[in-house]
Amino acid sequence: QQRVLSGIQSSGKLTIGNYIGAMKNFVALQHEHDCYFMIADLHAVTVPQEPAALREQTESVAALYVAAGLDPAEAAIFIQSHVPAHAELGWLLTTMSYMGELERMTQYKDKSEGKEAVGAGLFVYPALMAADILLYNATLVPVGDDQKQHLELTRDLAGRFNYRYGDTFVVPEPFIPKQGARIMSLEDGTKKMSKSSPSAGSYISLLDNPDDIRKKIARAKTDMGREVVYDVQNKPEVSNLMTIYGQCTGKTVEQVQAAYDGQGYGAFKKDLAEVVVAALEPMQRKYADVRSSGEIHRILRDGAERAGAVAEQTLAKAKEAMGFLPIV
Ligand code: AQP
Repeated sequence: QQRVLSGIQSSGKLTIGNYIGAMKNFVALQHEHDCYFMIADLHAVTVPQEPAALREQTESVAALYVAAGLDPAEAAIFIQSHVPAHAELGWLLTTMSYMGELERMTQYKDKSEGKEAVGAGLFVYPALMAADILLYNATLVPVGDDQKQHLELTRDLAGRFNYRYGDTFVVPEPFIPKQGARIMSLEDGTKKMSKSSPSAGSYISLLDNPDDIRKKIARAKTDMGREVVYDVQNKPEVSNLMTIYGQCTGKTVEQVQAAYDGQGYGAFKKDLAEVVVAALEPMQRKYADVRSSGEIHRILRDGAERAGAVAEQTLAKAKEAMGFLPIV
């Protein structure tokens, strides 16, 4: 049995990209492994968040975990800020990170591009992410493709710490889905679909109502052609829509292509909208139940207790190895 840790930032409404690239794998792994899934609110504040919105988004992401099929009896579901060890080990690992390696992170480059004032939190984000993972001695980290570089840095930091202070952390492996690891924006097939995008037409939120989903897909960018063909180089937008179709139906992109042979984009998009609506409908129903029952608070209390017990132990070990004077 492997130890699994992953999370999603509560920086907006979760998109179908977050689901396909990450959450779907959380659900698939929970029965086989010892799983910890967090809602990364400390990461969310690396860009400014309005307090009431942050509170709502954090609870919403937690409820979506459950609605998507995570079973709190199997996996620990918790809020990052409920386990203070994250912030503490995050600091310790920040002191072990080099400016040069942090500057190379493409997420930092993307998110700081063109901004006049860039928060330092955005820069040191990967050290906190390393702490998230290393606290649990996770061997497996299910993430989308965009997080691969951060995971490499986590491996480097774990190795650096172990070399300097003796064996303390387990070096984790990424677990990236073969298909759907990078769902692209509906408005630009070269950009990742992102929950914090200012343009709501660029993403499908897991909580979008059916009419909005239909409208967004109808307006989604395509190319000048009309053939439903999977060709990421030349037809990035259509290929992305085919990936979403495949992920919602369990079909391969080859099967999707065969099914729409000789039909134009119009027919394909119409069906895609219904496929997405149908895939999200049970999740949305369950989400409404979870929110109205109030059960999420008990789930999160229990999750924080389970996660905290593991995290505290690792943190104590790391602090001892680094030479911090303990309370005796
Ligand atoms: N478009 C995507 N396709 C596949 N996987 C994706 N993930 C995110 N976007 C896609 C995966 O979802 C998990 C959670 O991501 P995160 O919230 O930690 O931050 P992110 O990767 O920066 O995702 P967003 O949606 O773009 O958030 P914002 O806009 O706040 O930065 C990760 O496993 C990620 O790979």
